[in-house]
Amino acid sequence: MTTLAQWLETETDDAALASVVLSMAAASAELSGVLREAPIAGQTGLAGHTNVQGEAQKALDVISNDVVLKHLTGNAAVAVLISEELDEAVHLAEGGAYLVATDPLDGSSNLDVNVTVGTIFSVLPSAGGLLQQGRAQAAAGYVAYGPATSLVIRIKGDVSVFTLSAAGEWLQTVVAAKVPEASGEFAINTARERFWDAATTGYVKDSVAGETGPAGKRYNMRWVGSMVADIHRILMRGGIFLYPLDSETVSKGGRLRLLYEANPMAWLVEGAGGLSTTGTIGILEIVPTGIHQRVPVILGSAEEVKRVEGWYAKG
Ligand code: P6P
Repeated sequence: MTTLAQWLETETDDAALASVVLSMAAASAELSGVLREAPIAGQTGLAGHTNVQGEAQKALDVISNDVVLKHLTGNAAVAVLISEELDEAVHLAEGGAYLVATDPLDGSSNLDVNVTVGTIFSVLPSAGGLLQQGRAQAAAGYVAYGPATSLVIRIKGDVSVFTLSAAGEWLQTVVAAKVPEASGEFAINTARERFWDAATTGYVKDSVAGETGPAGKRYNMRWVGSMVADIHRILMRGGIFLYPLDSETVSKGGRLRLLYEANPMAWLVEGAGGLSTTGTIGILEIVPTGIHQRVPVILGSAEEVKRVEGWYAKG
């Protein structure tokens, strides 16, 4: 089986970019071991303070950020680190060609119940500054810490999946992931229905109507509450993920963060043939206004995303 290092040799001639991906993979491999034994070490509890998002930080949020920072600090190609867990951007290697934006441990509220969590990362040319459109990404990926530890990565071409072996090697298990154009599965937190806008309400109502509704087919609903888990399912078998702007999140611009959640996931989903939108604009087109900016996130199977966009177009 092809290793991640072998794949990088054929996927890019940019040794600096390849080294950034390898550093994130090494950090994730280390984190995989930490997470596997976290309950034994009693590390799934809260760290006792909050991050810039005002969210209670779990001990492992802080530990995960430290592990990523350690692996990137040693890499001369990384000029800047932006992290969900750090209020400000951290300047690393002077003259480094790339900037990394990361959510070191996404979905950490699931740690206490042993549900899949992940590390999400976006790689951008440092020359473009901190606030670049997602379209400018040089690479993006995530690692899902689930039954298997899977690294999903895209540079400019196809989306590949690597699985961490017991020997600590990343072995290619999917060559080119494809999001099926059609799907009968949607992912949304339906407990927020009372906050939804008309477009979200209309799309979900049409979907729940099933065979007798406008979509003319049966839908199923899945919501893990861990973005990496929900997006991995969509990348592997199709579906649509919705965290739309709603009356409760509108004041903050949305729930999920643009630089290290929405952009990397949009890069991956679009690289696998899916679509991504806020409802009205493609996620990768957004010009960021801040490193922790939040945005609405709708992405997945093209047919379903277009159905949602149709609802937004009705106004
Ligand atoms: P809710 C996890 O906290 C996260 O940032 C994403 O991983 C996940 O998709 C979302 O929030 C879940 O949000 O409102 O359903 O708890």
